[in-house]
Amino acid sequence: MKNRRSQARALGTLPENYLRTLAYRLRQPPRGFKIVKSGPVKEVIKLHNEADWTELPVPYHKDKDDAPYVTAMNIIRDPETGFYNSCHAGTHAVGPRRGLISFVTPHSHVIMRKYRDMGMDAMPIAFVFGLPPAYEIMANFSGLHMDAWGEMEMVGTIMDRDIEMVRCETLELNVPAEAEIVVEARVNLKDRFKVGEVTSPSMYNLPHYENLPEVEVSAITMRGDRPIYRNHQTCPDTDHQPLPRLCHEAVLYNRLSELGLDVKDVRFPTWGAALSCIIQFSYPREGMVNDALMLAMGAPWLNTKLVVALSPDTNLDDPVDVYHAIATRCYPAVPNTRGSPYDPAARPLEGQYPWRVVGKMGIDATIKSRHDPADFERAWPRNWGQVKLSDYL
Ligand SMILES: [Mn+2]
Repeated sequence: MKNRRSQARALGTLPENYLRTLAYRLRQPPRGFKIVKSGPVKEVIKLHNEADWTELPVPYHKDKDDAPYVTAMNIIRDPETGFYNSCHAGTHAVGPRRGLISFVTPHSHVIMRKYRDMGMDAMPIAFVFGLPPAYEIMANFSGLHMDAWGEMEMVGTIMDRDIEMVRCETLELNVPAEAEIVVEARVNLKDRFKVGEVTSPSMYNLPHYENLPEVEVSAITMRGDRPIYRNHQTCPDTDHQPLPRLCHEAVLYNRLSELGLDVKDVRFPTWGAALSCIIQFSYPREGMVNDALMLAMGAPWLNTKLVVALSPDTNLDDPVDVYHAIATRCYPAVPNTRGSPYDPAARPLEGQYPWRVVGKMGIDATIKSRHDPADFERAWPRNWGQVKLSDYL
């Protein structure tokens, strides 16, 4: 899912229309899903003591990991609204039927509290491996939605087709019928366990520890013919960096468009350590770029530490071209803001573990509308990139 070509395929559109399409579909009402009686994910069913998720090829992600680490999408159901909330909560598979789950998104915590307030001591959860990628794009949505829909109700909306869900074997929960593998479990809502060395998208061992709830596996269902185990490896330039930020890009696309900008792209590049965002647009007059930069820096998430505004002529797939624009088009700008717990340069807040504060930068590396636009035209050697040396040998 790391490039626009595969992201566009997930939505059934062309790369040049991808971001606009996702941004538009996220503004549409939820399509919901169809409940079906069975599906490919039910071809093999292992219940209770037969279910052992350490038999799945769950990898270790880095040297300091104590246990294999599951990165699958998970589904939980809001007991109040009935909506299906989804995210990817990294889970240490510490035993055949035991895991320690790291919910980093606030909605999972809100929903867990609802179950607790209803007097429950466990919450149903399903881990879902191997799906059409639009499920994973949508599962990573974050924003105001809990009173209107859950992420699963929107998967069909962003794919522009119906999706089918099938009943779990051991839980009051539905899961995607076309999944490769589903692990059914319950989250223990009472106890917490200390786990060390988090696998962060910025490629640091941060935060150093978490206090996590445990999950108890009750069933595994899967496809019969060599089911695919889907993993998001936490190393540079894989799905782990872009995937959680694709809906962020679409949300920012909508907000920047509301400012009156002609937005070409919004990108959290894989090489930006999940802390940096590029906004690319053309604008009618001076003053709009700084508002766009502040809009992005003031985003709800903690990954807009470094924001760079670029003009449409810069190639976002080429870090060299992006850096060139910064060096040549920037006219040097904001300290002490909310930091990411994954950023080692951010200052840890005493008594507020794992929260940190950090300075932010908004870099206006666009063509300046107040100058002669011809000053910013890139000078390339004639026929640059079109000459084949072998033609001259
Ligand atoms: Mn949510």
